[in-house]
Amino acid sequence: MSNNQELSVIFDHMADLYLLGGDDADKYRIASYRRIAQTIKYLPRDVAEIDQERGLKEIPGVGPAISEKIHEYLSTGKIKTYEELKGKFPETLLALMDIPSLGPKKVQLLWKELGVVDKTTLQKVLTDGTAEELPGFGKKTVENIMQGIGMEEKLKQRKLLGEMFPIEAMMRKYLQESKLAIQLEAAGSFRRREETIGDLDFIATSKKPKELIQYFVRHPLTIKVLAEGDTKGSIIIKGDQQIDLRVVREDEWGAALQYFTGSKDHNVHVRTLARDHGMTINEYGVFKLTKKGEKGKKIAGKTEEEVYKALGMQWMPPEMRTDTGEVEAAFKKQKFPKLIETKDIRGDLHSHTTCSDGIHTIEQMARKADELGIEYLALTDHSPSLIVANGCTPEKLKKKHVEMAKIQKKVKVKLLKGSEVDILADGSLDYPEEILKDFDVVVASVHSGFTKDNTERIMKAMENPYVNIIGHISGRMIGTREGYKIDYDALFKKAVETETWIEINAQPSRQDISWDHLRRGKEMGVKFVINTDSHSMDSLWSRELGAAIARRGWLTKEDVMNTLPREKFLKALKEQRKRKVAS
Ligand code: DGT
Ligand code: CA
Ligand code: CA
Ligand code: ZN
Repeated sequence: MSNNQELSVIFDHMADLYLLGGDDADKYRIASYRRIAQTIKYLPRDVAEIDQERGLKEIPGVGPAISEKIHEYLSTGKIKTYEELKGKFPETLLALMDIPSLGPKKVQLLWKELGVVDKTTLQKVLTDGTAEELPGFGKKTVENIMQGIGMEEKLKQRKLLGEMFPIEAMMRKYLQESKLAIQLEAAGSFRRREETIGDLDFIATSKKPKELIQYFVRHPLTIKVLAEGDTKGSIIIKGDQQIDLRVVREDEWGAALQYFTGSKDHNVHVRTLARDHGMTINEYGVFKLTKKGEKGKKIAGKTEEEVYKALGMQWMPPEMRTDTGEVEAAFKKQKFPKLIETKDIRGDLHSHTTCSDGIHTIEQMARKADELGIEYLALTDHSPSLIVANGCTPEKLKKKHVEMAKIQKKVKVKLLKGSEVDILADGSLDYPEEILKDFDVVVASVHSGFTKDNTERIMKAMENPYVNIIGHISGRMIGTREGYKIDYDALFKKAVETETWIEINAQPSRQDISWDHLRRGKEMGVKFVINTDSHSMDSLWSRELGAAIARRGWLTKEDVMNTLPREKFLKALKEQRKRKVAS
C-alpha cells in the first residue's frame, strides 16, 4: 500500500514545487496533483494491483498525464519530472513546506530574501526578528510558524488512524496468505484506534514461527529490516512505516494480545490491581503470587477474555482501554455499554460535490453510496461566503436540486438536499431563512476566526430553527491546526436545549469532535451523528473511522441518530425541525 503513500507524497510535493517556482500559471495542473495526492492516499488497494487488474483509469482523477507518471514510478521507482523540479531548489527546502502555516509562498520569500534553506536557518530568522520584517509577515505569523514547527515534529513519526487502515489491511492480508499464521491481530495503538499511530504491532500464533518471520520481513515493500529473529521481526516499509511482528505460543496468545494492546497506562493500572488481589500479569500469562510475593502458578493466558476473567474483571473492547475509569468499572463488574459498530451506521449527513469543493458529481457520489449500502446521503455543499471552497450561490443550488431529482430516479440511496452553511462571525448563518427552509438537512460550521473563542457564535447558530447539526465543532486539523477555543459543557447544554445534534466528523485529519468529549456529552443528553464530510467518493468509507471515534467515547447505537433506518431517520429529522421552529 505504500506505493500509494509514496505517490501521494510525490504528487503533493510536485504541486508544492510548481508553487515554489512561482508558477501560478499552472493552477490547473497544481489542483489536479493535489487531488490525485488525496485520492491515492486513501485508496483501499495498491495502485500496482489496480494497474494490473483493471487499469489506472479506474482511479478517479487519473488522466493520461498522471497515468504515465504513475507507470513511470511503478517501473523505475522515480518520476523524472519530479526529480527535475526538485533539482531547481535546495534539497532541504521541500521539507519546510510540510510545516503548518508555512506554504510555498512564504517559503519562497524566506529563501529568496533571507537565504532560509532548512529548519536551522529558519529557526534563526524566526528568533532573531528578521523574518518578522518580511512583507506579509509579522509577529503573529512568526508565532504561528514556530507553533507549526512544534506540531510537525510531534506528528512526523506518526500517521493518522485513517491512513493506517489500508496499510494494516494490506499487511494482514499478506500475512494471512502465507497460511503460516493461525491467529493474527494488529495490537497496540491501532487496535485501540488512537487518533494517530506510531508503529503497527502484529501478534500471531504459528506452528512455524521462524518461517513466518522470514516471510514477513521479505514483504515486497520492505525497505529496511530492523530485526529478524526466531519469534520477532521488525521492518520499515516504503512510506517510512515501521511494522513489528511477534509470534507467541498458543497458550500465551491472550496474555500477549492484552499486553501489546495496551494502553501502557491501562496495563499499569491492571497490573497494580492484580497485585492487590494476589496476582501478577505479564505478556505470558496471569500468575498467582506465592506467600513470599513471588510468581507462582499460571492461571490464564490463552484468550483475552480468560485473562481479564482470571483477574476478576470483565473483558472490554480495546477502544475503551484508555485508563479513564474502565479498569475500576471492569473490576466492579459494572455493565459496559454495547458499543456502536460500523454496520450500525445507515446514512451520511455531510458530503460535498462539484457544486462546491467536492471532486465528484452528484451521480458519482450517489452510485458510490449505493455500492457501500448507504441508505441516505445528504449532499451538503458549502454556502457562498466560503469563497475558497467555491460556495453554492442560490442559482447554483436551484440547478443542483433539479439535478438531484434526476439522479434520484437512478439510484437506491435517498439523496437529501443539504448544506454545510457557514456560521458567520456574529453567529448568523450564510443563507436567509427562505433558502434554509428548503433543505432537508442543515449542517452549520465555523470556518474562520481560529484564534477566537467561538462558543457564543456556535450557540447562536444552534438557536436557528433550521440548523440540524453542528459540523466539526472545534475546527482542528490534527498535526496542522489547533482548534479554536470552545466551552464544551456550555455547547452540550445548549445542544440539548435547542435539540441540535453534534457531528462526529470522520475526516481522517479532523476526527472532530474528539473522542475524549463524548462521554461527557452523552451524560448530558447530547445526540450525535457520524459524518464523513466526504469531498470525494473515495472518502465515503470513513464512517468506519467515525465508528472508531464513537467507540472510544463509549457511544452506543442509541446515541447516534444516523443509525436509524431511513424512514425513522427522516421522521426524526422532520420532528426535530418542527420542535425547533415551534420553540
Ligand atoms: P504507538 O506505537 O506510539 O502508536 O503506540 P503503542 O501503544 O502501539 O505503543 P508501542 O508500539 O510502543 O507498544 C505497544 C503496546 O505494548 C503498548 O500499547 C503497551 C505495550 N507496552 C509497550 N511497552 C510497555 C511497557 O513498558 N509496559 C507495559 N505495561 N506495556 C508496554
Ligand atoms: Ca505501536
Ligand atoms: Ca511497537
Ligand atoms: Zn466544513
